[in-house]
Amino acid sequence: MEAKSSGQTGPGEKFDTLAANQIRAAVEDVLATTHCIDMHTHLFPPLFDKLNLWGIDELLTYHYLEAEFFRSSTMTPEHYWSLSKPAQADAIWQALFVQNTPVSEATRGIVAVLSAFGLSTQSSDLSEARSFFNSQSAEEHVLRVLEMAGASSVVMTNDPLDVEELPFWMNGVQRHSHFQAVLRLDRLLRDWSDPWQLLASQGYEVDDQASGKSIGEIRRFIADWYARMRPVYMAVSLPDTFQFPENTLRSKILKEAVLPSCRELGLPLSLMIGVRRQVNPRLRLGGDGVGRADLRSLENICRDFPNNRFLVSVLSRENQHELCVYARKFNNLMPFGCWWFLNNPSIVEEITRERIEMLGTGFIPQHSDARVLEQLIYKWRNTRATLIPILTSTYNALDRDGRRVTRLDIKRDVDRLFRSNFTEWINHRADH
Ligand code: FIX
Ligand code: ZN
Repeated sequence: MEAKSSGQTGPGEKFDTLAANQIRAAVEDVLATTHCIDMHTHLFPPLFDKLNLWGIDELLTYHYLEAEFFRSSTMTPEHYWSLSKPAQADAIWQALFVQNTPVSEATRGIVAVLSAFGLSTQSSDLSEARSFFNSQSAEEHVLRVLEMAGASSVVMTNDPLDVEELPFWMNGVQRHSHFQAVLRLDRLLRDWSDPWQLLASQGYEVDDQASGKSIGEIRRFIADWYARMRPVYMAVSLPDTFQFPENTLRSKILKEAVLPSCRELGLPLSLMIGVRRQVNPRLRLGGDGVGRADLRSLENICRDFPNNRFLVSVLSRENQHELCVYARKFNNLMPFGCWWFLNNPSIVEEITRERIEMLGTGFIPQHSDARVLEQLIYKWRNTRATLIPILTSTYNALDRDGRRVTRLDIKRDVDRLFRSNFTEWINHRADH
């Protein structure tokens, strides 16, 4: 990654139009030199100790690769889970990288990471890679990887009801300047029979029916966690069956506690819709699937709560067009990312072209969803590579239509896509 794009105008950039055959090189250069903000990951900084995942064993045991492993190995999931992490990584390396050619998106990602660090991509075992990662210092490695990925900061996923994460926040963990927090509400908004006791154990006066003082207490819980984490937004992932409004405690808590708290605290709410959790529980984290959602729920939320801002990603390919249409109807909706099973070049290309055609540059094209630090390197490399032909053909079409393109136009657009659409959304103050 070269020097960070300053957003400043270079000599002549504003008025020097590009010839059609200069556009691609300018797009490549601007994409390569603009640092992104990765607005949804599952990464943690080194002070979060074991939650900070990095290195070859973590990379190889990513749940995307575990799911692929069971298609190319006769090992049962039960046997796999009984192995140590290095033994699991060895099994995946043998099955997907030695006995087969690593052509899938997730396997190519490992190859790209090894190659980025100058490590062999053809070894019969992992000894070289292990000794390389073992010799790195965690803090320096984080900064190096962020720089290699061209990311200026990453946004975490922080669950106040997660027993492993909770102690770090309760002990006032020091903030890392490159990691921003997000208040993740999945457990709170899941079947209320579980979370109400967790809230009660943290000292909030809630009951199993979310009645009486419960709503006020949930808001107090959110406010306390806001003070502790300083999140840049709140977030929840939702199933394909998600309906809003509906006669459930989740709908009540969303409407009466979460949305008012978001308004009061000035935070957007991220809705990630369409996951079918644990379609195959034997695969654990890799056992989640996808389903097409009824986006009328999103329509109802955006229309009924115009003073809330929403960041929205939908998991089903079939929901992408509707999401773009809703973004045209509701300017409190910001589509983001090509989530999870969509994060493959062919699908990213299709979705991103459609978004540009329907929304111009008014969307956030990608987040990495990285769980292991070095994944940032290949995921952002792939995002940039996919954007090159898309932006080039977009500007070429504009040029053919009669509007010459300058390098400054390209810089402004990429800055919007990679950074300011997000920063403005999280810092937004409505004009009254
Ligand atoms: O809910 C989420 O944030 C999902 O991204 C994850 O739960 C999922 O397991 C994942 O890692 C997808 O990339
Ligand atoms: Zn995620």
